[in-house]
Amino acid sequence: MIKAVLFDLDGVIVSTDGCHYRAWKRMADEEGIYFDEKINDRLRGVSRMASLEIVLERASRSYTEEEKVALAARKNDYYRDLIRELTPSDILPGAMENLNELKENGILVAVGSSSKNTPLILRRIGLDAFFDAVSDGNNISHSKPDPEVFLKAAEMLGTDPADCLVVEDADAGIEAGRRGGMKTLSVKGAVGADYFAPDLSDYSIFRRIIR
Ligand code: B16
Ligand code: MG
Repeated sequence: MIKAVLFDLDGVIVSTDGCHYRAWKRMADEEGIYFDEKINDRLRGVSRMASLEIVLERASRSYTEEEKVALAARKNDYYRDLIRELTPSDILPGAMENLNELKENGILVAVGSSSKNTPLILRRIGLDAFFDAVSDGNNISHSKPDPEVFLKAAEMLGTDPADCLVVEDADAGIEAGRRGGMKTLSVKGAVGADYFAPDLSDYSIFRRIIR
């Protein structure tokens, strides 16, 4: 029986995926590295440094560890400039209605995000005090598809992983949920899930899964 829903942040509750794209693209262009939306799709749910390695696959020279740290920091500066502009109006359609309905029905809600910028994003969209637990890039050592971020969220909630539903827009995130022994709901075409929805604008989606 589902007792908790663990939400990915970027691409599920708020469209920061576009900001990640613009920040990586700016950094890649400055470095003369080819980067496009298709490559960006491979970065969903993947940690910052692992994302950088994917971006550098197209680089014409190799980078030292020190240079890599500087590149990731530069991208993060560009990204933070963009997310500082977020407001509650950037919460994706249907997300708030579904979150409120889950809470009203006594279902616990948590964030499970690979992003170290989760606290800033939640503050900007006015949800910093909303969730029953927040597990993010700051409290994990292995990013998705490792299940750690979701297992930590379940632990914070005191809920058995088998009673959790993970909502994800990334293939890596769906795999993480499955490896954690949780049920999974895919949005935006992430593959391998138990349930599928185009996005959260369908107000009855959780009612159909959680009976
Ligand atoms: P940061 P999620 C992930 O967040 C993003 O999808 C991924 O593109 C990003 O590289 C990762 O967070 C790390 O983000 O650089 O802010 O720490 O989808 O797991 O909420
Ligand atoms: Mg995501």
